[in-house]
Amino acid sequence: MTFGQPFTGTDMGPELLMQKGLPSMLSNLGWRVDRVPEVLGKSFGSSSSSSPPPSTSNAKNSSLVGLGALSLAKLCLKKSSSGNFPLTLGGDHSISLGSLAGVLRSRPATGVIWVDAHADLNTPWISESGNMHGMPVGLLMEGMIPEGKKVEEVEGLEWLGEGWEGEEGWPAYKDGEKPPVLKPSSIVYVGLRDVDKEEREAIKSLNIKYYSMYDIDRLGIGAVMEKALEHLLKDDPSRPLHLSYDIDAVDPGQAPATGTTVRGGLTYREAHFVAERIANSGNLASADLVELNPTLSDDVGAEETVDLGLQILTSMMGKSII
Ligand code: 6HN
Ligand code: MN
Ligand code: MN
Repeated sequence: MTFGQPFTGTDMGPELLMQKGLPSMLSNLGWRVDRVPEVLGKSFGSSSSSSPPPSTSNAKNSSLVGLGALSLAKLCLKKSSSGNFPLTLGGDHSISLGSLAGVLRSRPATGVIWVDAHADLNTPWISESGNMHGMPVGLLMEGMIPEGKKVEEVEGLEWLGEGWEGEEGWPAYKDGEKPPVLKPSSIVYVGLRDVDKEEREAIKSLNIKYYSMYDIDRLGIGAVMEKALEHLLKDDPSRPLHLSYDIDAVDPGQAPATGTTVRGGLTYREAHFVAERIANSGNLASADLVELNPTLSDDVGAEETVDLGLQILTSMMGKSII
């Protein structure tokens, strides 16, 4: 998926991670890997021949982004319902609307750790850019849709409305079931350093837990991760966790090949530690790695970013130093 942001090339991440041996690395860690190739296919990527239909709201390419997210939501619903670990490789961060909706539908108690320079808490009604990779949290978060508006009125997001009629793989909401939603207390941000004005106000008014780069500098990454896990697990120690890891959380010195770099990010070791500590909790049940774009840096930078992506993935899936 590239349509959640303006740059081509963001769809190349998964193939590079595969070429560099991700499946065998995961097998070596003891996982049985069931690869589902190209969930979204060419029509959602840089090589798409047709241009997307014009947007009807301040959510650019929403019909394609929404359709892609629905495809992924179906797959993550199916995989998580049968007790599997959906590991999603992106693609831009708009895909997490799909992976998160899918796991929330089968495991509504899921707690989320959002590792990112950005809060991705925008909605079409407050976004300054209209880019949907800045909206996956906002579109699912309770309390983010303005009075009188409905998420399902955004073209492509009909499947998130109560009146959805249902289709193969994503049934209608009935018998009291509500569309998937994330409570403000069910997410923790790690690594924030570029937050829009409206997002900042929402974080404060909804009392969303966050550990920005300031907090990481002040407390150290060790204490930050203890506090983040404590926040999500204090009432239910066996709660499933979803980790959404945007590679732009990492400092551009280590991860230059991504679309929205912001200086002053996680160090190489901090980037690993976040994943290692979450893996160590034993609660991680689904995850995303997004926003690798090898075309946005030189060859060395692209290689380093993809390698770091592999290290983060194997760390979150249980690789330990010793
Ligand atoms: N990401 N807050 C900015 C926006 O356009 O809404 C940046 C979003 C970046 C999104 O990195 O996944
Ligand atoms: Mn980001
Ligand atoms: Mn993001």
